[in-house]
Amino acid sequence: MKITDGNVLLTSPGRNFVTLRLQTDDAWGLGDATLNGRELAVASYLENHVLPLLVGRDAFQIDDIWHELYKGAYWRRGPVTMTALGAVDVALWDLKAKALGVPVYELLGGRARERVRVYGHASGATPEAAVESVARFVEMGYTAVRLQCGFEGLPDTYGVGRGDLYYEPASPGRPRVETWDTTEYLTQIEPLFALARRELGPKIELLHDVHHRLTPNEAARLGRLLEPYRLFWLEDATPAELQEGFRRIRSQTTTPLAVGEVFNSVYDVHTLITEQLIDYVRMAVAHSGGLTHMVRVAHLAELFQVRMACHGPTDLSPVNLAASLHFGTAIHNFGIQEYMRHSPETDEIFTPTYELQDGHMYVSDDAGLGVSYDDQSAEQYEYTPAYLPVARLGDGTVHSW
Ligand code: KDG
Ligand code: MG
Repeated sequence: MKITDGNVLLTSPGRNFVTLRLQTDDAWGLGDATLNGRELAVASYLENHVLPLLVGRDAFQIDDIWHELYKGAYWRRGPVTMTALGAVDVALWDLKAKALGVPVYELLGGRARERVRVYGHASGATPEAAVESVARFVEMGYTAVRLQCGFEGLPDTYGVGRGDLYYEPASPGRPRVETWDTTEYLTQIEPLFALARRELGPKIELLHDVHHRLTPNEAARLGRLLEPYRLFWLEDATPAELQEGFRRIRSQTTTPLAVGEVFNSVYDVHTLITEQLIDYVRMAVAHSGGLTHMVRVAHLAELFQVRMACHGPTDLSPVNLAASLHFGTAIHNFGIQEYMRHSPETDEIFTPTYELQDGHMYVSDDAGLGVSYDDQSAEQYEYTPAYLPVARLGDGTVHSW
């Protein structure tokens, strides 16, 4: 079954999405090529360097195409390359599953579970508002909720939504500047979780994202401080380019650790896995070479009792979410899936068939990923350049955002 055509599709229903559609005479498949704030780099990589190599290839040779694009480029890894490769890979899995008339999870080994547990995103301008927001998620049936809030001196810190249930940090124009202060954070974070446990009881699973802001030693202190509140995980406690930094954290605390949303290759995470320095791998299917590569990461992680918990923000499209849900339905060492609802305008374009019920997602048994792309709806929304914020300390020093 030969690939006859490929299109890179841009749309912006409130935020930018880049989608790759690959076609044969009888079937088509979709991949998510969105890299927040760097969208056109991936679009150009696909259009100028990858699509000319794909037309005429056998669409069923997914693994061979993956290796040709990875090894054949000579220049390996990196977010732009691996997002482009991920879009091709996921589009090929979608296309092949459609051609064979089965859902993607069947090609990944078949069902390992009936449903995929997800966690929601609660936030508020103050600790009280954030804890109330968790309660709303519990009422909606969620069993796991991420808790972020603004603190005194840190009003616009990471993860605090500017609307009701939607969170969107990217904005048009030059990057917004957010202020960071480690002392303010470390002195106000424990009372937040103490309040949450007092109000919500011991059972609801609580997660928290530090978003790369601490040093390994500060993160170790934070992990210890939060132990009494039994977190499901502490995410991105320190920037993880230096995987060895996690040895310090791991040796000091039993708070579970999750890492990986900025990673794009198994080589970014292998020390963390093989030394059992973390509990959950947070890589995104879309940014990590697609399902082909993520299955390899999952198999390595399984050997070391590390579980998979794919990155699933709304700055990735429903195509990526559907791929993550098929992955989560099929792999053995699944942990949890991040879920932030997409806007109604976004769902109108992608018409996903997955469903949320009682804090779990169910993929449909439609052939492929169960997602489509409505060109007419998409064309209403023109691509608008936008950037993620930049964090600075009180004295103006740039800090990790
Ligand atoms: O584009 C950046 C976001 O995807 C990231 O800030 C979201 O940290 C994030 C998360 O855990 O979803
Ligand atoms: Mg995160």
